Amino acid sequence: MSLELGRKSVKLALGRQILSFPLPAGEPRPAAEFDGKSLRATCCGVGVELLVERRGGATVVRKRLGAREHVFGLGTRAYPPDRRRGRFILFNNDLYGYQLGMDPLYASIPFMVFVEDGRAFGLVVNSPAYGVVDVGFSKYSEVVVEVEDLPELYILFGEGPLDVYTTYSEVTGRPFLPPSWALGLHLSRYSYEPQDAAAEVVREVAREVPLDAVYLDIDYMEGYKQFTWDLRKFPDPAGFVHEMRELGIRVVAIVDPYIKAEPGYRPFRELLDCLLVTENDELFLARGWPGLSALPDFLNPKCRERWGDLIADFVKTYGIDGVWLDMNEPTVFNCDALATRSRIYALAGATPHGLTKEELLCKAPRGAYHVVEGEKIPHERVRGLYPYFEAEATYRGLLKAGREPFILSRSGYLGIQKYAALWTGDVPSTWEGLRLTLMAVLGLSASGVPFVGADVGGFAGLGDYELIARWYQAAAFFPIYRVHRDKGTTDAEPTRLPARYRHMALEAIKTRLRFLPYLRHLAWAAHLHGYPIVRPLGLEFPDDEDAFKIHDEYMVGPFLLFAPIVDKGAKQRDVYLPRGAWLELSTGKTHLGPSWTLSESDMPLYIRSGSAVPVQDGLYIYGEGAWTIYTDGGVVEVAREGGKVRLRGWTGGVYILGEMLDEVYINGAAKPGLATKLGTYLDAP
Ligand code: MIG
Repeated sequence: MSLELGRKSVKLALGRQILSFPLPAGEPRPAAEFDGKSLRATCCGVGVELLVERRGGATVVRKRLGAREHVFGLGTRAYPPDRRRGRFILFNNDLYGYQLGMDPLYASIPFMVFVEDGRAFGLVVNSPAYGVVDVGFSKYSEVVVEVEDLPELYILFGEGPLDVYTTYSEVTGRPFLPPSWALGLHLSRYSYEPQDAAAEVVREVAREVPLDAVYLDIDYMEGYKQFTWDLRKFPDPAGFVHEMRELGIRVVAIVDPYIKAEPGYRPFRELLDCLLVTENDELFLARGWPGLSALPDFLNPKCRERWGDLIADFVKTYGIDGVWLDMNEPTVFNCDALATRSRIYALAGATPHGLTKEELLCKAPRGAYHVVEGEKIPHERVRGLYPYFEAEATYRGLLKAGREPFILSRSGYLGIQKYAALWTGDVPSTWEGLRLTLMAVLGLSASGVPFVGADVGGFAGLGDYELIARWYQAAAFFPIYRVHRDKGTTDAEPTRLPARYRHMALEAIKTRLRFLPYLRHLAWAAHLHGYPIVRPLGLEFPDDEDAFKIHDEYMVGPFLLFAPIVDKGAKQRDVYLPRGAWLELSTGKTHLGPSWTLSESDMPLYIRSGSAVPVQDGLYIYGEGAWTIYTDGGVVEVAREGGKVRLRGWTGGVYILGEMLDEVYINGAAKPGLATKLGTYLDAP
């Protein structure tokens, strides 16, 4: 047992963990003590007390839950981003067509941010084993975390909730900066094939709207074998990728963890001495997409190295730019348990009721062992690490191939943000699924993973075209913007929607593209400071109790609030605006919050007073202040006070929103203002 202090962070190690995070050095250092039962720490105006109890190999951590305390984190969940009153299982799990309340899903991230009356701190329970987090569900005024392990506990401090994310990223690693194409529109379905048809749909969409990437799902492979191509479907893979590249479109290929157990299959041969094993040291085999398969032991550095080489070879040989890591909880097909109990509760709209351990284990490689430094460890004890080390190895492979890495991963753990973007898996294509997606994406984003997205259109089931069009709108500011559909579902590409909905989808895409410079700025801020990009309202307004209860609106960084329409037939919606002045961009009208307002806009989007937002056709300034904007070309400094604007590094036009000014002094020189619907426009200097 050891207690360590770092900058704004405390670590109490109850046992040894394979993945451990060093604390950052520097001031302020918290004060902390552990008397064997209670861990007390103070820093940054916040005091924390945790009760820690060891029960054999398991650990129970308790904390008071205040009446006005809110809890973010825990990864991908079918629950509102404020986890209060929920009970969540830590165990990565594939759950096709999940509904509100079902638990657990693909990525369990044992990190929570507690917010109470504007103050915040973070708690990490570093254990990749099975666990349960009960947030005032069984016990009204208590948070109880129970893990089948001796975890490390980290307490993370900050000057407010956002600063806690900075501390989290200093401890577990800074989010990767995606290549700029990763923020554009991505096209996917299960599966585009053959080659000609894939190229045709890409060309069709790219004629209408800028398209940045296309994904190849499992049917490109020969018999679902990783790193192979079915040459009857894709007769010229490198030619296909090259043709895409000429159109400015990147290819992202899916890679599953299944290594088909087949003599002569090269990856099987190369990974042979670092695959998961059984109790008797035989090869562990399970059913996966290619049939009877082995699973790489990503906890073994040798295996990561070889996997990295396989990835590097593959992407280099075919010119591929990104890798899509699916099934990496990992999931195997050894049982077809329908999550019955959970489904019934969910249909009744009840709070999450976890799947039984039995149900969870039968989709996991039960009975498999990892070998770490000569020691055999049952898979269940370290399951959370599987997607983490798979992503790390894949990331290194992409780097080795000279790529700017882009990985889209389904599963994850603490620290996954260094290597991958995550999406929220197989959500049903229903209106409920759309509302649920907003919660899931915001909740995942608030779990320390800034690069998040969801299948636009919904994955499972047909949906309807109005729903698909609304989905394009609702997801328009998600960091990852990818259309994806299951087999047997209708086409959701914007060009294949009926005219009315095609128009809505294309407009939504264009709106996103207009705000790309702002999204790029937020991507940099995420990379440099660990800030979430899309944020539940409570993160921006942590002393506003109502803000925590809104989960069909989101903040895009600190400056934009978006309230998408997510009801069938709706032409307007009620929007909650927290404190401050807000300007609705489609009408130019200002509103004073906190208040509710009825918006008749198709995409109700508001800018907050005190903002500078770079867009494609200029810089929006609303209110006064001083701002730093990140671009790939460097930092832009902007300040505005009355009729004076100072710009450094900005060469485009400037909009002063909400005000009609005859002239504005830009860097000291008078400029005539042009009146527009939104306010004053000033030409590029
Ligand atoms: O067993 O690769 O979540 O996006 O299209 C299903 C096929 C496997 C699940 C992923 C989904 C993907 C599908 N995959």
